[in-house]
Amino acid sequence: MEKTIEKLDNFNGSILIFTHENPDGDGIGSMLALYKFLKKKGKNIDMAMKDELPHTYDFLSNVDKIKKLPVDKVYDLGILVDAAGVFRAGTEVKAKEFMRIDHHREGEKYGDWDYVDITAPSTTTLVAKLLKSWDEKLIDKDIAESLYVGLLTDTGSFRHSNITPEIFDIAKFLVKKGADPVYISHKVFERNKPEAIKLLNKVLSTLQFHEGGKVASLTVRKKFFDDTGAKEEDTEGFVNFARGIDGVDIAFIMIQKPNRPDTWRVSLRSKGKYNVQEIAKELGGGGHRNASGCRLNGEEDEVRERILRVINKKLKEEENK
Ligand SMILES: [Mn+2]
Repeated sequence: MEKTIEKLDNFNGSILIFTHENPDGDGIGSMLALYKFLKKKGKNIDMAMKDELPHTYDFLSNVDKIKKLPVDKVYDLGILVDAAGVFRAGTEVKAKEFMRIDHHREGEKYGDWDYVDITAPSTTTLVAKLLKSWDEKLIDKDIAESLYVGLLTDTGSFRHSNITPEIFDIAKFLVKKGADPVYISHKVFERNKPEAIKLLNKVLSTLQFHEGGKVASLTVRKKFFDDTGAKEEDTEGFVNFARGIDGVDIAFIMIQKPNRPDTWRVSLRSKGKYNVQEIAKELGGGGHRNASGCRLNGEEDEVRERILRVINKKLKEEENK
């Protein structure tokens, strides 16, 4: 972290902060917090991502300044937040050198100025620590709010197994700096669009149990998007309905890409000791122990079978441990 601060403090060139495609609260929160802080430090800063901003995060300050990737300009430094490698941006990012601030396992390394800690429950906790030790007084309400959003969403509202006592110290720090937990929870979780709930209604009807009820799956077909007018980002969090079922240890959702129907985006979730990162890795993806993902091509049933085969293998390995 010291090297990260040193690098940024002495850097006078143009900087682009960016995050992964299908951006989440952690990627967006990290990006916005760094943007505002580095602006205050007088840096030449832009931020960008490939996809639309999910409306859940539209209340955060400076979201109107987020550019759309790809950007023509070649930046002197690209800061990748909340992703294992620049490839996760989902499109080209032009910069002379890169820096990575992240908590994903097995990612790319760009320099000794990278700040990667796979034990951190969110990238925003890393950004919070970084900004706090760099210049604490510059952390204002807007910055604290952005950081709190990433902490809240990546820990599943402080419910996932990535929670440590230290997390509550960081949460406390952010609340003291002006982040309002009630207001933020309302903005993030209680503004569902009617079409998103109509989509959820269809998706819940696809619920299937496997492995004697230990595994549950949901499916989002392209047709559901066409019928309801909902968008891909409206599926955020749907997988948790499957994960939340009593007796289910592993859950997954398969989302048919509306613009590329032969591609399925798969999100895997687990409870406790069950490691979906290993499952995702075997399917060509990655992530964390309790939350991972991958992309697969093919017909719906065949894709589901492929996922189930890997899950079956991992469950057997787990039993034999
Ligand atoms: Mn994250």
